[in-house]
Amino acid sequence: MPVSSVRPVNISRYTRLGYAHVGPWADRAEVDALRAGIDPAAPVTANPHLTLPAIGDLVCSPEVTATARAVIGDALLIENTFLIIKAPGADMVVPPHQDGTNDHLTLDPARAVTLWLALTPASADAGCLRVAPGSHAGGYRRTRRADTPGRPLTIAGPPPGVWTAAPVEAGHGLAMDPRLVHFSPANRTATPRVGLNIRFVTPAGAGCATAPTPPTSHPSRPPPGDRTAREGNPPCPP
Ligand SMILES: O=C(O)CCC(=O)C(=O)O
Repeated sequence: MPVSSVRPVNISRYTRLGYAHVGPWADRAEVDALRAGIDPAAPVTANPHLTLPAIGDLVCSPEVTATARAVIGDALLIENTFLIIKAPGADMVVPPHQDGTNDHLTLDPARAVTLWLALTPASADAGCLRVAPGSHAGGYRRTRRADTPGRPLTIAGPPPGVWTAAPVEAGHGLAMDPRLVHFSPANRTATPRVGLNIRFVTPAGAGCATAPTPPTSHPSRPPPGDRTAREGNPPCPP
């Protein structure tokens, strides 16, 4: 798909609400080809960009990286990717959480962005993401382990506001501030729902703080083309 077809990120919406619809990054044939390599029996696959060449190509494609660059600037690293397959009938719920904080690190919201790509239609019935618009402005929250299988990390307090469904067509996606609180319910349709989460950071974007950060207003963006010290993973190709 030509990069010129990719809708520019609505930065003012992203800054105000903490998320924006983005894409398309792949047309129907490309999405079908991407899904073809995926193990349908694995509900979660960690870092598929390292093991599935088509996913690796997609994550580093001009379509996807142009979206990430529009939000955090030119120098990009892939911090993490994962695939989620919500099988029909499986009670797979991802509890409310923020992508930018876990047991290991806290991402600088001005230097990190999540891109979530639908590899099948993600309707409300299929378990599309539910987001709490504006919740990023409250900063990182305290976390706890959920009492569900796998004990995933979830926010410790009450829900941060009103949940809004963010349906996404296959091949399209969402850009999310790493502090945006979101969850996804089970898939109630008859077909699997497949989503790819990609977290991009600039080379200075991954911190080691684990304490919640105080609320901030809008993140200050690094200047476009910020090329601070490069360590760790190689950068994405320009
Ligand atoms: O794919 C899903 O349903 C969950 C995705 C999610 O919460 C995330 O990508 O952070």
